[in-house]
Amino acid sequence: MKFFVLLSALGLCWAQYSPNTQQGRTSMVHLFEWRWVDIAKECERYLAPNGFGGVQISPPNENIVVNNPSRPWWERYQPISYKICTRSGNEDEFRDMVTRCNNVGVRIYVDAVINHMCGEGGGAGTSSTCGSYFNAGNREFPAVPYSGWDFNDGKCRTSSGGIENYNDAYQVRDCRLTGLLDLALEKDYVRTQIANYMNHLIDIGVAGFRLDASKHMWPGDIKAVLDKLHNLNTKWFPGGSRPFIFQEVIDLGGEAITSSEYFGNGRVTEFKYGAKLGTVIRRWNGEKMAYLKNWGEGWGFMPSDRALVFVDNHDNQRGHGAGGASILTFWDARLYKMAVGFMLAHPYGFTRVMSSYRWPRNFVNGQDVNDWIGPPNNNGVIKEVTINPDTTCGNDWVCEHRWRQIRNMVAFRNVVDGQPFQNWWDNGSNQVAFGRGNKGFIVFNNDDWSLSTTLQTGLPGGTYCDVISGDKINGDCTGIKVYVSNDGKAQFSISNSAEDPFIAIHADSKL
Ligand code: AAO
Repeated sequence: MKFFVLLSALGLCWAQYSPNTQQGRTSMVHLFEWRWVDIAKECERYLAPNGFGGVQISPPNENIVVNNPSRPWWERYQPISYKICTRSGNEDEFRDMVTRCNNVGVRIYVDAVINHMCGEGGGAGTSSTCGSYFNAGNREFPAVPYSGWDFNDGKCRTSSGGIENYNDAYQVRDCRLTGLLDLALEKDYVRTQIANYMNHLIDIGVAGFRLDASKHMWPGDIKAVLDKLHNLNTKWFPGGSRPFIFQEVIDLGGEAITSSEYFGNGRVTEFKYGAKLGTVIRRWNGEKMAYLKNWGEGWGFMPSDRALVFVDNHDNQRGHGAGGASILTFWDARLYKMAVGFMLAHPYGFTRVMSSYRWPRNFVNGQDVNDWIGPPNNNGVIKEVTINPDTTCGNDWVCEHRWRQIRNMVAFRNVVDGQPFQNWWDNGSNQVAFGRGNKGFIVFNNDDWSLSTTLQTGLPGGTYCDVISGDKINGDCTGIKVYVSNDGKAQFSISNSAEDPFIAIHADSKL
């Protein structure tokens, strides 16, 4: 009996907040716009061997086909039905991906677009990724089926029918987000269609969901949907496991809706994290890395065990969503690697690494007029993610997750999992260091002068390989070696002009 109570208490504690990753895997990567066949291969050839916990995939359900502009990435945020049928692949390919990734211990998290269907101006016909008929003007989506009764047109009180004021929670949740037809999630019929879609995916073996546009749904409506969800597939997960839930809520402060309203349902995206970290690493507004000493809740962020954190996402890396100019991306590679390194070394939140594709940016009056451009493609067909001899990706896939510095920090986070944040040091400016118990230590120099100092690492004595400048290969190190004496101290030197002005060592990089 006692045992049972303990188990159910643990179940309650973890439930929808746990990413259901395999033991010792602590991060996910967003493989934005990848095809299912490429993700299946990546799980086997790269993600599993390098300790990635899971993958956030692009929305798998049928979406509208937008031809003007030509096949933008954002057409996938305009559902037409819940058939698994997109440019990333069909249902057979999806099942194969989920099976193969789970078989090597890598989880799949689905980006679930359940707040709305396509835009009000989407027209009528079969311009959809599976050819399903729809009529946006009449609110008809027979492939679900939804009809006019299933939308919030009658409930929204603005004259335009769209969200006009983010300070009015009713508008934000009952009106159309940029014209997207807003589903009436208060209706059990709608909740059931959505739950059927999500249960179909759960039964196939997915481990959880990103709930797109959660701010635009009432927390109670989300809960009603979640209450209908199955437990995870016992082929790969312990009986009674609940799907991991992380809700996309942009709360930078100053609006009617706050992240905390959603904590009961699952984790929530912490958008302050990337916005602030970008500001600090760019040294804007007088910010310094020394101020990161109390990073996390101390900066006014949500509780760590509710947070899903990231340096950039598919929206704010191209000026959509929120965060603004401070957001660091692969376009600012040197600073970006430091930011991602800091995130992965720091205990706050569950971490998501971004993996992008390159597009021809074109700034006109400070705005990227090419922010819509879709993934690398041939006449609309998404290109394969090819792998170069040096392990980087071809065909304009950036594959940040394969950059040595980022891949090795994913491993660092796994090694230091559960260890306390300690041995903080800073120079009062932009040189900082901290450790994670006796398992890992990281040092940054983001000042305009060199760093040279002796620091307490907390690590056992020995020679360690810096996993930023190199790799430990066959017991040797291809990068900088760090000598930790028996009292845990080590001498660090980092030039401000180093390719990557930071050093990280951990228990598994000991030589
Ligand atoms: C496309 C076209 C539209 C067209 C529409 C319908 O671009 O012109 O009207 O189709 O035909 C993506 C694209 C959209 C695209 C859509 C559908 O980004 O451009 O529209 O697919 O194809 C809000 C939401 C948030 C949302 C974000 C983009 O709250 O949920 O907008 N993100 C998700 C996805 C995203 C997707 C959708 C939702 C829709 O990640 O990819 O859209 O499925 C404020 C609010 C935020 C709000 C932003 C942007 O943010 O707080 O809630 O995000 O505005 O509207 C400061 C403030 C900050 C503020 C920010 C920006 O930083 O502090 O709070 O400024 O003003």
